[in-house]
Amino acid sequence: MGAERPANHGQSTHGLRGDYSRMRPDYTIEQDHGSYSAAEHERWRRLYDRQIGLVPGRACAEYERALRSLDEYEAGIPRFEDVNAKLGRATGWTLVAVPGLVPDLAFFDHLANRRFPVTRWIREESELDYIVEPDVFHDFFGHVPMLFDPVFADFMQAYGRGGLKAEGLGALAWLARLYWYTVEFGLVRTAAGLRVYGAGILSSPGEVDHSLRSPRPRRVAFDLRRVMRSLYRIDTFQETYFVIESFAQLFDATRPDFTALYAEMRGLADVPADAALPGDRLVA
Ligand code: HBI
Ligand code: FE
Repeated sequence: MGAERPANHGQSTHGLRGDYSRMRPDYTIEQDHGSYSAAEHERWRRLYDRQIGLVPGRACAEYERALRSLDEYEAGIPRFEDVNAKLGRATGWTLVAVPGLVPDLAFFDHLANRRFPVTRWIREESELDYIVEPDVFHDFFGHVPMLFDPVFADFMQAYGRGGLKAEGLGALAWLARLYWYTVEFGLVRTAAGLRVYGAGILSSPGEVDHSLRSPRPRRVAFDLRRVMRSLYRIDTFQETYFVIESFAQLFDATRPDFTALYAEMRGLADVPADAALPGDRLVA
């Protein structure tokens, strides 16, 4: 099985996939659940069955608990509006169908309003182990369970609000790295050891064990400035993972006004994805 490449966000080198012809001004579309083919539902089930085996002892407890509460969706692509009843009760979030990647501003606005954009299309058979852009499996299996955790759900909304402000300050690149190294590829330290909460890892057949067990990547204690300076890879497993102590720590990191932070960041050089800095506190 080839290396699963992480779904990248917005840097795809080819035209966007998906049907953007019938989208609303906020980039949402009807999920049109009835139009998925039996083959697509069956492909979903194979992706789900393969990935769920990697969850025990690797995904954080908050993710695993929520995923177990969604096990009715193992058999086929979920109907987002069915999930919304349960998700709304849990954290007030709503899943909205989108044709694929949407512009940063639209994406941030959805998050700021506790709406999570879920790509409608599912990858092709030939992409089972490798996919360039987020599909419904990455978005749903990777991201949705974490939206059931109240603290993480609040962080995601705070991130969206921050994104809307960052747009005006020309600071999107730094914020995109924060998203990448937490929401997509974040690790959390627990009493039982390191666990995964990042969606790009959780939806990847190869990166779950790589992120937790491989001796190659560096595992560095989360530091906001260090994360914002760090370039990232979009076509291989990550070379650095950042480790938080709790979701509260992540949420607290978004509390200060970032304007001063961005001014400070302008004076700091970006660092390569595999950099080792003197101030790095390595996490075993
Ligand atoms: N659009 N549908 C979708 N899903 C994403 O995860 C997404 C996006 N647009 C932009 C984006 N992510 C990234 O730029 C984030 O870092 C903001
Ligand atoms: Fe994602």
